[in-house]
Amino acid sequence: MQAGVRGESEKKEKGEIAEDVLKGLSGKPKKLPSKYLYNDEGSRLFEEIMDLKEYYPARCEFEILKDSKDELLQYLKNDHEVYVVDLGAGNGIKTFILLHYFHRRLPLKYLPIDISKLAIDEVVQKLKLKIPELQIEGINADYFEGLERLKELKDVKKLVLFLGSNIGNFNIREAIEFLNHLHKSLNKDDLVLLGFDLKKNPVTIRTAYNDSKQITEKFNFNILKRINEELGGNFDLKKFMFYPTYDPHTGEMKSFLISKESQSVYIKALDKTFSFDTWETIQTECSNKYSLDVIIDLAEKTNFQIENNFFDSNHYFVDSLWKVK
Ligand code: AVI
Repeated sequence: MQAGVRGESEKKEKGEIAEDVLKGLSGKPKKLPSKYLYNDEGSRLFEEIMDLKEYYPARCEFEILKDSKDELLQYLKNDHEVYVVDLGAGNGIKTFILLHYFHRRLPLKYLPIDISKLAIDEVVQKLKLKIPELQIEGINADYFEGLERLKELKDVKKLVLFLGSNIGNFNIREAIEFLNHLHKSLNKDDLVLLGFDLKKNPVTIRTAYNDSKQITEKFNFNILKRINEELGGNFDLKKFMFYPTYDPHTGEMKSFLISKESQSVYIKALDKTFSFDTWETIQTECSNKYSLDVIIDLAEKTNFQIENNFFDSNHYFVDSLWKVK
C-alpha cells in the first residue's frame, strides 16, 4: 500500500491571496475569488453545508453515484489499471461510493487533489481505515497544479472526477479554459465525470444558498475573517450583510457581502485602505446553473465526447461522463 500527501500549495497561496485581494477590492464592482473561501475553516463549513436539508446538490449527486456506479464500471472494466483522480476531493465522501464498488472489480489507484491540506490529510486517513488495500496518494494543490500532475501519468487510463458542481464556480470563459487545460493533461479515451447543477425552480436554488441555519452566510463571511487573520485586515463583520440572489435567466447564483454603512477598511499586508460606500457590494461567489444545451456546447467546444448523462430522480443535477476525443 502507498499513502502520502504532497503539499506545495499553501505557501504559494500566501503571496497569491494578497495580490488577489488587492486586485479584487480595488476593482469596481468589488469581488473576491471564491477559491479563498476554502481554508481549513471554510472547508469545514462547506462540509456542514453539504449536510443541510436545503443544499440539494450533495444529496442529488449521492443518489446519482449510488444508482450509476455499475454503469460507470462498464466504461472501465477492460482497462488493466485505472487511476481515479478526484479534483477538489473535499472529504471524498461521495467518491467512497465509487471506490468501494470499483476496488474489488478493478486494479485501482486513487489520487484525491484538494486545496485544503486538512481535507486531504483526512481523506487519506479515512480511506486507509475503510479500504486498506487501496493505493492512494493525496495531493495538496489547486486545480491547475493538479492538472500539471496529471501530465506525468502518461500510460495509464484515468477517470477524472470533477464533482459537486465545482465547475459551476467558473464563468463560461473560465470553464472553457479549464476544460481545454484538462483535455491537454489527458490521453485519448481517458474519461471525465463532471457534476453540473441544472436550472430548476429558482426558489429551490436560492433557498439552497440561503439556509435557515445560516451556515452559508458564515461560510461567505469566513473570507473576510481570513483577510483579517492572514493579511492583518480590520474588517468589522457586523458592518456587512450577506445577500444571495439568483438570476433565472442567466442561471447565475451570486452571493454578496454588502457594506451596511460608509466605511474604510485597512489591510496591513497591503498597507492600503479600501473605502466602501453604503450598500456597496463585494461578490464572494457565483455558482452557475446549467441547461443541457450549454453542457453539450461546452463538451463540443473543448473536444470531449459525451458518453452518458446520469441524472437524479428529480432531474435537479447531472453527472455527465465525457471521453477525450
Ligand atoms: C463548491 N461549490 C460548487 C459550492 C456551490 O454550490 O457553488 C459552494 C457553495 N457555496 C455555497 N454553498 C455551496
